[in-house]
Amino acid sequence: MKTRRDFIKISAAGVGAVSLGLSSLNWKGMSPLYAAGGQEPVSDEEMTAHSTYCEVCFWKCAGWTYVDRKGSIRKIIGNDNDPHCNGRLCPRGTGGVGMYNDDDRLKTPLIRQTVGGKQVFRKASWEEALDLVASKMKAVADKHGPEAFALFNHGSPGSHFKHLFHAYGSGNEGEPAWAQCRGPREVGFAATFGSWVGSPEPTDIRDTNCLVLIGSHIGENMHNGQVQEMSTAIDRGATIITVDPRLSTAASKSKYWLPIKPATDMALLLSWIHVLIYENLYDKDYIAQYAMGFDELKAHVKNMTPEWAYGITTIKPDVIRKTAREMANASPAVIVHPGRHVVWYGDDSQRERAIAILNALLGSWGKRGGFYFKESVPVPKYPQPKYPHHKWDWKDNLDGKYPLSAMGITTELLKASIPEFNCKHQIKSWIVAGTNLPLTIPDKELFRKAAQSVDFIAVVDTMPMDITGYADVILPECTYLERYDYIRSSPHREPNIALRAPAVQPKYETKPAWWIAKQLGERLGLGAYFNYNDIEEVLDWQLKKMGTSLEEMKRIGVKKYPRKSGGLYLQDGEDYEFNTNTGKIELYSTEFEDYGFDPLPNYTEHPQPREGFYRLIYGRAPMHTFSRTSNNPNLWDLMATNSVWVNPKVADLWDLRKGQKVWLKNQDGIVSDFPVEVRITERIRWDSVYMVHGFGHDNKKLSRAYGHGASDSKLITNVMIDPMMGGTGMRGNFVTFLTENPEKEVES
Ligand SMILES: Nc1nc2c(c(=O)[nH]1)N[C@H]1C(S)=C(S)[C@@H](COP(=O)(O)OP(=O)(O)OC[C@H]3O[C@@H](n4cnc5c(=O)[nH]c(N)nc54)[C@H](O)[C@@H]3O)O[C@H]1N2
Ligand SMILES: Nc1nc2c(c(=O)[nH]1)N[C@H]1C(S)=C(S)[C@@H](COP(=O)(O)OP(=O)(O)OC[C@H]3O[C@@H](n4cnc5c(=O)[nH]c(N)nc54)[C@H](O)[C@@H]3O)O[C@H]1N2
Ligand code: SF4
Ligand SMILES: [Mo]
Repeated sequence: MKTRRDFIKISAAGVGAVSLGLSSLNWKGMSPLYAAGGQEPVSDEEMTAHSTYCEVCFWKCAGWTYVDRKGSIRKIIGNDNDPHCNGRLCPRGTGGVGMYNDDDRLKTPLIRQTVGGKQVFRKASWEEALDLVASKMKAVADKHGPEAFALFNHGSPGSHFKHLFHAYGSGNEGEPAWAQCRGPREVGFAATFGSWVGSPEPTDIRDTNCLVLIGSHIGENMHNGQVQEMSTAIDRGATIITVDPRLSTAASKSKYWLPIKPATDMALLLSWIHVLIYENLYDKDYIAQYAMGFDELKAHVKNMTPEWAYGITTIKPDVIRKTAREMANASPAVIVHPGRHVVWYGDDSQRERAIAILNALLGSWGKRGGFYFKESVPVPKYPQPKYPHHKWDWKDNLDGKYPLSAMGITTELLKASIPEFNCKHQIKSWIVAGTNLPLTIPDKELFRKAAQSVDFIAVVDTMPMDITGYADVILPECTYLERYDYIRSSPHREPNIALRAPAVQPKYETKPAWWIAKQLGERLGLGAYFNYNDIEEVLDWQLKKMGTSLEEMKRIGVKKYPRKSGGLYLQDGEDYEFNTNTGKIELYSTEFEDYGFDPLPNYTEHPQPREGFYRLIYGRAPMHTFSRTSNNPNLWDLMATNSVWVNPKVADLWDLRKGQKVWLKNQDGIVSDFPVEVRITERIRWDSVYMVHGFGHDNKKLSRAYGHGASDSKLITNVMIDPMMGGTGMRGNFVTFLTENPEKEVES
């Protein structure tokens, strides 16, 4: 079916794939001189170093961009004083300069137009492109109210556009970091300890004696500081327990690998709680002083024995007991890691509650080697008028559904964009800044329908990513190495701030997000909210109020502040009031009960694959971040495609060979756009297949990444929604193999 907004395919030569599977906890020895290419080496003294923080993932490590006398970026290295990275960037951060060097970058503003019945993008000036976006924003505000304009965002550009949207009068913003990522964990931990986990997670891994990872694959997920601390902990002899249906890098470094049957973690967690309570292994003083609801919890898990859990999880009872005792032995220097991407099976807030309860029983929250109390410094607000009141936002469309969602739910904003859903309030237009929605949001059909329903879409990106094919106007942002952004103030053991300053001028006709937002704001008559000529003025004003200056921060990059909120840990017997309804750690959640949800977590059985199908699970590779790096020349060089991990038994059954290309078809008949290589390995259970997320791009303008590998997102059509906060559980999808080319025409 032709629609008013065809996905625009622009032809470009495809490039052959080279596959290099790399996974290691250690990236020492990676060439720090990615950027040098064939250039003559230069010494550090011949270069200037510019402060930055990395935008390749949310961890935002602070570093230095080195520029030679000719103005070429030669390398990016970590800032020694930065607690996020301790002077070492991960391979992606080191390779971040590939974002700057990528010839496929967006270079000028582009406007969609129809020529001879065919839709194409034509180059436009900034003036024309900004006038057009501002006129659309004005028209929507006049006709429907500013609330009908929605913002989808992620990362640094988002903060500038959120400011614009609040000034304009819309609170309809959503980012995938909530309902596609960590939302349930914040809900589960807030209900228990009265505090979000937040980023970076306040896990005291360097001092822990036991680290339990529930499908959190640190090492492949390159949470830089955590990976470093985990190496230290392993060297010190800490016990690592990894629960994962796949032998992840972390599992391979673990004393115990529990290859759990997917979708059954809740039963394991409840049986661990059972063992801690019924074997009297829990921290009695801590529970007596800080917690409420213990008796209810004890009664609740009475029958949730390891034998019960064995039948569900396939983990043997003696392994469950032994691992529970290991945790108790290490208590309170033990961490049951909350994970980060936790939208799995729809009961995710409850699974996170079970993880929080385990930590409470082990007395690890607020204890050395457990979770420390984080602290950040507030960044003063630059003087500006109050934001106008918006008349409605995404919450008003929910009729009380997902009451514990604290941030906009992307999928609900998509539904509100489609008239057939009959939402009380309709979304008419979007700005998308820094998120590649077609590969990020599950249920691609929902996304596609929404994109076709709205009147107008502006996309702010650095690359011709899949999302740009849906845009009416494309605004090219310069990369993080070419711009300022807001100050990074992050919660950590020591409060600290970091500065991102441009190392080089923006290439081509690209511009920073702060400038784009300001230009739009001025065109909308909102100049009072952008009352400065340059963001340098804002930063310098803020930094001076924080006892430093832009000039000093350019020299030091990172500044640390003394703590004001008290110690890192609870002292023995210290009085402490938790930010919950009762002021206690709530083993029994009064908040969940008030909203009509189970106050204690329960095991729910989830569907298992039918014969011939395998559960599709996915994760990260250390060389890539989602879909954003798959075209990065440096990182593409290290890993050019994903593969599908298949257990040898299954390979035998299907007669699959190593390296063979297959298409994957899911339970709803959806077939991957491109074939994917088979990797035969004992490291995955027979009932599941695994792939790295972020591949299978369908925009031909990505000359390296186009057509390489399969997109897990395309195959995720069954979404299991968390009733508490709207998280989109994505692991209830099953795939089978097609060994012949289905001769399916590649469409969007
Ligand atoms: N199927 C599946 N879906 C997932 C996940 C999964 O594992 N599998 N993971 C989920 C998780 S945990 C998360 S957090 C989300 C992440 O979701 P996204 O943030 O949407 O992920 P990316 O694919 O990295 O898309 C980032 C986009 O921002 C652009 N970009 C990068 N740098 C800049 C910049 O400086 N300025 C601008 N303007 N744009 C920039 C990139 O080119 C790209 O288009 O995805 C979620 N969705
Ligand atoms: N290199 C790199 N690092 C990243 C990112 C990246 O894109 N690249 N993204 C960052 C972001 S935003 C996030 S949110 C985090 C995500 O990092 P995590 O929170 O660690 O990620 P998940 O995707 O939940 O976990 C994937 C693991 O879960 C396992 N798994 C699958 N199903 C089950 C199950 O039913 N039970 C159990 N126990 N395990 C299961 C998979 O085999 C895989 O090893 O990574 C961050 N770090
Ligand atoms: S962990 Fe790696 S990609 Fe993420 S911010 Fe740090 S250096 Fe950049
Ligand atoms: Mo995430």
